[in-house]
Amino acid sequence: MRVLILGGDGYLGWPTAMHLSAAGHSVAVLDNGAKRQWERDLGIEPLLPIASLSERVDVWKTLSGSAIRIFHADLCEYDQVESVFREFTPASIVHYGEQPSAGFSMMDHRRAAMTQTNNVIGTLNVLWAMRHAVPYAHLVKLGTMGEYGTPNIDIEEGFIEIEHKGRRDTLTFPKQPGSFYHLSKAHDSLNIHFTCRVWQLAATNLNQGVVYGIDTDETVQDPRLATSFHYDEIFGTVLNRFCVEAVAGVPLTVYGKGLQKRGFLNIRDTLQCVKLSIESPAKRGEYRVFNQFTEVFSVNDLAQLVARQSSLLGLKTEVRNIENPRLEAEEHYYNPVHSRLTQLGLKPRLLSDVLVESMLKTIQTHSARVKPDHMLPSVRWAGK
Ligand code: USQ
Repeated sequence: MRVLILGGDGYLGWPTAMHLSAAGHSVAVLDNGAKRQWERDLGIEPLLPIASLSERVDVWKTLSGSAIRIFHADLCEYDQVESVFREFTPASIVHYGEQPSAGFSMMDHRRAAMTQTNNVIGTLNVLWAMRHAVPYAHLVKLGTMGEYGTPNIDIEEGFIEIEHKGRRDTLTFPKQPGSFYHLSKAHDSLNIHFTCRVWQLAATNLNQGVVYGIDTDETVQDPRLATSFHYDEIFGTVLNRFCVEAVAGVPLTVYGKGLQKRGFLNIRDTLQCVKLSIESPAKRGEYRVFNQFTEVFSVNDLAQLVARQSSLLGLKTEVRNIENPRLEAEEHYYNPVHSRLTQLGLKPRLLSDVLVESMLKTIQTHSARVKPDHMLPSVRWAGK
């Protein structure tokens, strides 16, 4: 199948490109290099050195024999998007091409506006370009579990059946996003759902939890295929950060009480979920929502797991509860449904001591690149 990956240079986009290429799909990546520019602007770098996109593609061709085509284009430039879609004619479009960080979107007005413009207009352009150039393609869009927030009821997969004043309907599950980034994803979802109804587009929205992990079957084949694993407060996710903090010998930064619960998944399972979604596509006019995570943990659960594993490696790890820079519930009910990807065949790789130990060991081999002053949070959700 011809698969176009938007944001194909990122933490998830690049490993997905290789994974689908290895599975025999004809893959192209579209990227405008924005994420690398945001990193440069903020003075942060991924833990592992990252090759240029063209070098990554060359190395992959040499190792696998399969070509991945590159399109340098900006999703916010409509003509560029439509012209790539017409030229490549994808059957599936996997959309990771967004600003991915809640913290980045809360830094200042400029970055909040940039996040929403980039994400919402970029996705709107994708939808219009699908309508005009590839109306039969299937869109697989990376959404987020953070669209739902943490309501005091079970979270369903996209929709909820409601009885109100004696009448029943199945409606979009209520959204209570917790940052301007998460809000941008909620806006995207409404636009995608609308265009499936009015233009009969086919879409799957993957409401993904928090991803962890460094390696995939493809990245481990050559250091130049590594993905951009972050540990800084802006682009680093919590378990990845805790592992790097443990190796750096700085306290694990548990925000607030640490009783916040989230859905988590291994980066390898992200690839599995995207592959399952494209290989069993939505029908024309269908809008599917899958909750994409494999396990629920509290932040404290993860800190204790990392502390335990790092002590076995001889590291002295302190877990420290620091003032929460975010406004979020720290004690709450959390029971999201996540059965649709399992029904499609997802075989989860659950978080185990073995994985944390191997992450810690990989991080140790790159510990000279860790900048401990990038750990403490500085972006505040409220106040001055
Ligand atoms: N947290 C800590 N200490 C840290 C970092 C985070 O306690 O050093 C806590 C946060 O307060 C939060 C939880 O860990 O309660 C998760 O935070 P995170 O930074 O790992 O993840 P988040 O900001 O929610 O965003 C990440 C991805 C985003 C994706 C989202 C899925 O960056 O792209 O959409 O996970 S979800 O969280 O389900 O919305």
